[in-house]
Amino acid sequence: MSTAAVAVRAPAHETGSYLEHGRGVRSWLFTLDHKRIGIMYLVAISACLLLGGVFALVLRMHLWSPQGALVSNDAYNKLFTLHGAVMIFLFIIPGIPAALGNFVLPLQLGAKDLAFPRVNLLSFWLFVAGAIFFLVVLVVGGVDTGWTLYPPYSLESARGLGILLALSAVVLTGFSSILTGVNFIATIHRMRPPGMGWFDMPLFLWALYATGVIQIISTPVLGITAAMGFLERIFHLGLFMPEYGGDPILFQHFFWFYSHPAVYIMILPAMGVVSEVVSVFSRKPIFGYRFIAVSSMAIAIIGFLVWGHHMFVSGQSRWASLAFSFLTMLVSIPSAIKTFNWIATMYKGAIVLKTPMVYVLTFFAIFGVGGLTGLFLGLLATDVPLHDTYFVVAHFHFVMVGAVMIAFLAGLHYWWPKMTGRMYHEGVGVASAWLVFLGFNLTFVPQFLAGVLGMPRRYATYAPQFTAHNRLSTVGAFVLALGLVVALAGLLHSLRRGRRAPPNPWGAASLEWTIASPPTHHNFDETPRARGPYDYSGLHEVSEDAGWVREEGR
Ligand code: HEM
Ligand SMILES: [Cu+2]
Repeated sequence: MSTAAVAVRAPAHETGSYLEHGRGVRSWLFTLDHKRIGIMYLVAISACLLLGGVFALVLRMHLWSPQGALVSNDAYNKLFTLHGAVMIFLFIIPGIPAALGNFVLPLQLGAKDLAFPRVNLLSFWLFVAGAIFFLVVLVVGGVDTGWTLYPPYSLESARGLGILLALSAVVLTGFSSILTGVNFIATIHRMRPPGMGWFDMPLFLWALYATGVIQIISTPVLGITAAMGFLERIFHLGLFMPEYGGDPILFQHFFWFYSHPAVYIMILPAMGVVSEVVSVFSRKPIFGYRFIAVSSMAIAIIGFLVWGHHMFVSGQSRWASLAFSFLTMLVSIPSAIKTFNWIATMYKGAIVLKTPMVYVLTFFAIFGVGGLTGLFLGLLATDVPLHDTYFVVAHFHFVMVGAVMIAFLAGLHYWWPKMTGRMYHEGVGVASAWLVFLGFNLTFVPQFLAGVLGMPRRYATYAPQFTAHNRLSTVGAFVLALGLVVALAGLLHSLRRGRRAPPNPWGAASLEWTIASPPTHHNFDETPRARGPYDYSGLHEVSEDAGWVREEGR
């Protein structure tokens, strides 16, 4: 593309960008444009992150002193339940796929939209309905069961409307997630442009594809389990409650048959973001493309065989535990393969330390620790003493907050110029990445230590010898929150004051960077011909304002 061609397309943000295509609230709420739906998801999940974050800060303030500093024990239990439920069902599961994926997936395919735009809108509104249900739970008095909603405790007749609403919210958000998965899979199958075979796709698309497979296979199990719980609570069918002849362990099997694969619904899209960013900001084609692509699918499949590692102490047979422990070790192999390939991509690359890359470097540090501590929990011998301690809490926050949320922030900064047409302030972005990294480690490293020393999870009070661990953790939580506020402020500020973004500010090679920032309503004037998503040959930077262009004829 010549510089002249860029100049002709650039004014799109003055005339025909998708942001100006249709005005008024209705043109957003009922839009079928994947880009607008992506933005609405982004706003919605960010609000949920904020809500869950406020719950977290209250929890951490309460744990300032051993006997609890702030709320009643009962309120504490309700707060950690809603914190977990909101963060998992409303932020971390939909986060990358529904917000960033919705926006980026059709663009990376050179397509006009997803295969089923109406289903996409339906999935958004199901999500909103689920979120509203969770809010109503709060209003009607809350639930105190933990996000895992284990019976028999959760389905006792003493428990009121809250649990029924929470189970319904799980069904609603579950269906939202399934529909997103169906849509992504259909789109990737049907709408790849000429010249893009399966192994020519950007790795973010492979990640979303593998995620879609898990969403479709596992989430119905969660939905049906929640529905069964609902019916059990009202009609006493004898499914999960011993007093009616049911089996609470059955609930745990169903729950983890979804919820272990669900951790891959969270991490695979995050890995997809990392693959894009690490290649672009190392200015090198991704190393071991096929291995990364295929390992996403391997994770999606093996991830279904390990759920029993959550139940080593629930009374499942010793043979089952042994098998699950062995299979758990297998699932770490594809993640390790990816990590080696990312590092090899950076090796001898010309690394550019822009905000997305700084976030990704912190991802490597944190995901490494998060994944490796998973091995201690997956091994039968070491999990038994560590189970239900703060070690588990630290482990899953390392992978979910430290890895997935940080990858989300990396992706958000990376695609922000494409979404908004504005460049965020690089200094503020980098500062936010460091604050998040420092705050995160200060919050969760002490929890590993407290866990190894035996501090149990899910209690409103603790033994005095854990005071120092908890205080460090509380201070860390505020640093982490500050980092997020700085990131948010930097991004919002750019909407008004940021420099206009060129079509390709990073010198990336995938198709979304060949069109204007922000794109027009139709995305592409004509179906583009795909070339390698990591083929940087011929790309050179004209200037900061004009970004990168590809030389004619390359
Ligand atoms: C890759 C992303 C990962 C995510 C998002 C993740 C998430 C989680 C979550 C949410 C829990 C706690 C659930 C609860 O009880 O409330 C957990 C526990 C656990 N994780 Fe992970 N995990 C990841 C990776 C791994 C890996 C790689 C392994 C092992 C190789 C692993 C092994 C375990 C085990 C065994 C437990 C249960 C510990 C116990 O309750 O005693 N995890 N993880
Ligand atoms: Cu698991």
